[in-house]
Amino acid sequence: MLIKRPDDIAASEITPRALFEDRRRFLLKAGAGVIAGAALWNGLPRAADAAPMKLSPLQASPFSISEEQTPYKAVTGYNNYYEFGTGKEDPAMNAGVLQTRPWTVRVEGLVGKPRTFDIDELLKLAPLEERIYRLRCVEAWSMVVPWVGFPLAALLKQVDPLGSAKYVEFVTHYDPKIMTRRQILDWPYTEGLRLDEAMHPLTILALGLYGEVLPNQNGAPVRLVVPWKYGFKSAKSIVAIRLHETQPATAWNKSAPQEYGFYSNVNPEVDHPRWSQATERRIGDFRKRPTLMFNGYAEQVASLYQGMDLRRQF
Ligand SMILES: Nc1nc2c(c(=O)[nH]1)N[C@H]1C(S)=C(S)[C@@H](COP(=O)(O)O)O[C@H]1N2
Ligand SMILES: [Mo]
Repeated sequence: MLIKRPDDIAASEITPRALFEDRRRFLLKAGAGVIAGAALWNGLPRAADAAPMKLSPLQASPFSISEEQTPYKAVTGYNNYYEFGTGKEDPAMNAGVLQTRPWTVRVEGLVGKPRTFDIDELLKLAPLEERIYRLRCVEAWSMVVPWVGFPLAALLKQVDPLGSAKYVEFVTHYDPKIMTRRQILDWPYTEGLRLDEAMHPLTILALGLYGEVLPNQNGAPVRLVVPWKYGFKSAKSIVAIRLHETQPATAWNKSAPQEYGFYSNVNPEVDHPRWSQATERRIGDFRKRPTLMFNGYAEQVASLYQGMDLRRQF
């Protein structure tokens, strides 16, 4: 993102060798008559220290897509969590030190019933769903991830948003003792949504992926997932959710407002100032594919932006 030089961007589009190998294994297994899908990857070894913490029961969601899921190893081993380093393998290597229990999330600001939720309360707040979503990173790679979570609206309803609340800010954990990359962004990493975006049924709080609790590098113990926006809107390791009357500042917008707008809707027609957003590389694929308007969720979300000039309000 901001700190990427052009040569780094090119590098980010080259799928690492390990992922090609996974892809080949996938194709071999699929060819050998195994039904293609998530189950294939559930048998693969996890990181040695990761206890198998299954989340259940899980409801299926009508919002899930049926595209081939990105292997667990890639979803958890090739990603961004800049507090733990800017390399795509850094989060998996460095985020293990994050203590995800005890953990609380304060919900405050313009609400009738401000409340602090313990992570165990969040796990029981609403029926857990599996949501298989595309995730499109602003760096032009994408994944398909089977998240486990529930609609953010279920949480917001519990705190009674006031009529004056128009925006929601997400504040993430920051501990300079373990998150040593101080200069990249103005920590803590914060993000924001308009209240109607936050209440949209596609917007979820995720507590897991591939049927298990979130690995630290993917934003444990609780992170946002907003599938029609660039990946950076999906803030990881959330500690506070604040309702505001006015648009909150966001970490990437503060650091490079000309590159990262508040809305950050996936839009193949609006280029990033330093690269095109027209295509993307699905992790594990060789070829690029066209990027879809609103990341393929236009039918569900386009109406939220009626009358807006999406080139100006990017
Ligand atoms: N706190 C925090 N949240 C973050 C980030 C980050 O650096 N710090 N990176 C974002 C970016 S750029 C992307 S693409 C997604 C990646 O989510 P994933 O690792 O689950 O694929 O997380 C987002 N959330
Ligand atoms: Mo990203």
